[in-house]
Amino acid sequence: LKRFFLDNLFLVLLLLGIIIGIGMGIGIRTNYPERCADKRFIMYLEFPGKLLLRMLKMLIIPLIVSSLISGMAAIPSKAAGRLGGYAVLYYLITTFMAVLLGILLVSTIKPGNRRAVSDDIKVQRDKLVQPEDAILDLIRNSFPDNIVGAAFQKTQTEYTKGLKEVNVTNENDTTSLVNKTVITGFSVKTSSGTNVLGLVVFSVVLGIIIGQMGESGRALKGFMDGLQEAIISMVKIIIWYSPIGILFLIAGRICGMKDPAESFIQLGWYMMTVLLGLAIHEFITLAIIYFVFTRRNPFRLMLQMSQALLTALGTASSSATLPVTLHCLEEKAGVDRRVSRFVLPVGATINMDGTALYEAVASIFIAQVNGYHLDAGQLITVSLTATAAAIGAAGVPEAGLVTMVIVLTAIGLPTDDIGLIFTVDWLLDRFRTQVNVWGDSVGAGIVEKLAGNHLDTLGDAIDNDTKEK
Ligand code: DAS
Repeated sequence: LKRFFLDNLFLVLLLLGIIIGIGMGIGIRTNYPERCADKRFIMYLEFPGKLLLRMLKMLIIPLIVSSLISGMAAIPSKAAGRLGGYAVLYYLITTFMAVLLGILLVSTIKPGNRRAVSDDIKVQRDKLVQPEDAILDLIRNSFPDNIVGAAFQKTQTEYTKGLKEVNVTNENDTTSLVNKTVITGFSVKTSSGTNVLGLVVFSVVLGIIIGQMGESGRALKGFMDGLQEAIISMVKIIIWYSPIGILFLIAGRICGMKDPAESFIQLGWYMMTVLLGLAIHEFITLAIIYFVFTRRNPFRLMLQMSQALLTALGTASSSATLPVTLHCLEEKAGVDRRVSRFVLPVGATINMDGTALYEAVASIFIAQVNGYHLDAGQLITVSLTATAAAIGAAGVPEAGLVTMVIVLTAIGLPTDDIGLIFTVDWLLDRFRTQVNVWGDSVGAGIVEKLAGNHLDTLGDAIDNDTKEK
């Protein structure tokens, strides 16, 4: 009951923050329009919101490192390797598919391009980036030469440009000499910025190794589990502050908005893109995967899980829903409890398809709103860091927004527009949480089917494993 009260108190505060923020923004915009042009006033107005963004960025590194190491180390030791192996394979494949679906949808619907992006706000990305260099940077950054340095620097190919006179034939067939910007040279430099990809690769590899070390890795695994728990507690504290931060971010955003009507249309398209992606992933991708592996009717499972899916909608927290998910899976769907007890707790923390899809859509939407053109390397970075961010996200309300800062930082995008999407995140969070819970339920059903006749031989090993945990 206390948890239920707190979750709803948070929801009320969040909604209050959003409504007051919108009201304040519109109020200042209509009554003191000159204030909106005053950069210093906007800075003061947004200040509490900028503090929220700074707190979220402060946690990027500890959250990635601890949650990925702890999550990967949770892959069971050799005893139940087969079962755990199936589960983690399922988690990674479905999460990555959700991200790809998100990237596909946001790149075709283009919710952020609704506004005719006039040049003054179009951020002219350096068009000279060569795709192959973007890929090489991606691979270099995946193997940082200094793991501590990865916290504040990354490798970037930079170009020296020059002007060159070239013949250009224009439409009425007259050739003329014009100056064209060409690349005259390039160099691979270390530039400032968190190398998220490097931290992700290092953490995943270290986590898997720790998980397989057995006894000698137990202390380290315990330390990482504890660190992750502590960081998530910090995330929860920041999330309690977020209604205040959101209030001022939204007020400042509305004040400084060039054309609110257009931004409103963009938000509508953005929400439609996210909800469409979540629906496709939930009712098609996961339903097909479930049917292919179990030959059972996915919609029957959905009915059996309905209480958990509704709880997820209500609480926007897959951790809070976990007891209900276990109850529905075991009592209604009849999944063997040795599988559900084993698969679900790990799934609820590292398998978040809804969040992964959302991270991809939201970050590329922000790129579009800022007139950024993401090159191939950045899209690959989005797909890898959105997957990692979803693994790192906790099963608490607004976790997906906290970890989105990771994706934006990874591709060098500004985080100011988070204020814009905060206005609708309290709603989208509920639907992506539902997809997270549905993904865990489908996973448990599939793993039980795959474990099948191994289950009895594995059964006691699992019980021992679980008891030790
Ligand atoms: N609310 C998170 C969860 O509980 C999902 C998210 O924030 O993305 O799964």
